[in-house]
Amino acid sequence: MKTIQVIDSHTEGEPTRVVINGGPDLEQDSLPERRDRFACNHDHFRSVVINEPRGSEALVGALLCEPQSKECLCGVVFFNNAGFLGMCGHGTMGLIITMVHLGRIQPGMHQIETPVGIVEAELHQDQSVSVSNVPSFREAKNVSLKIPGGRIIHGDVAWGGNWFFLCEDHDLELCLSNQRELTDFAIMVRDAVHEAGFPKVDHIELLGAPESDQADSRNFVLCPGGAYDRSPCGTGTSAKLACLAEDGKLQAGQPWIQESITGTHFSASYARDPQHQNRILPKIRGRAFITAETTLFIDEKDPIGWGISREND
Ligand code: PYC
Repeated sequence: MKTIQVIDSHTEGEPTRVVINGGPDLEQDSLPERRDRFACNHDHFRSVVINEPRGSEALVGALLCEPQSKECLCGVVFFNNAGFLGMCGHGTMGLIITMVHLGRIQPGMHQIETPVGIVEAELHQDQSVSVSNVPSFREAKNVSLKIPGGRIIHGDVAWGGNWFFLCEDHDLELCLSNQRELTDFAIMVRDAVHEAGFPKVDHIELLGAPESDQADSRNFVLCPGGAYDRSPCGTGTSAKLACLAEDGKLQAGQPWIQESITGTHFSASYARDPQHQNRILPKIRGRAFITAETTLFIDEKDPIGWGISREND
């Protein structure tokens, strides 16, 4: 019987599963090389951790790795039901709270290697976590898309550690009971974004007015595997900040509260990137909570022991 040890948490509603033992040996190369080795040689491991019967479509996995740089706390490769993520804001907060649970860190600054660069996370005394994300920027403004039915909608393409299409140009209410409709609309938008020449965009962020008067905006984020983000999405919030900064609608250091479709919040702000005129350095703060400490079992006799995935189709 093969075993894998994981610690589960949720960050403002969105689950993270950190693999602390029993993961594949990805050797000591750079994080992008380790992510590629994981994808090429160990994709069945991703399926075991994320897919049913042990996981769910909402889950983001985080494989804890030895860092290359001694200055970093750890390395991490994030993955989900569709493949691998460059960075994951909520997942980084989940990872930090997992390290607290393991007794490995105290409040203060911690550096983490990811496949898209080093991110810094600050564990605050109240156990909330601020993530200083990778440089973020808008690639295209006011892109027009023709969606089925002939309607033209507009939105921006931006990078926040993952690629997003951000769109306020919809007439859907951003509420949980509308989740099916929002998902269908976002999938339609994603197809249209790809046709419009942005095949790398794999997250769709629909934005609108918040419910809470403490927040500035509410979002619905469609993730690559078809699930929606239960949190306000750290990389999606970073992409939003990049657009606001370029439009001159949010100044460096000014707070921005992003609300999720579940009503949870991230507080965010940005600094200008001194090395790139058009890039910003976002900082996102939220809370994560441990939900389980589990050993996963894989019985070689189990016909779906490696998880139900599209390959079973
Ligand atoms: O928080 O960056 C994030 C994220 C990406 C996908 C799901 N959550």
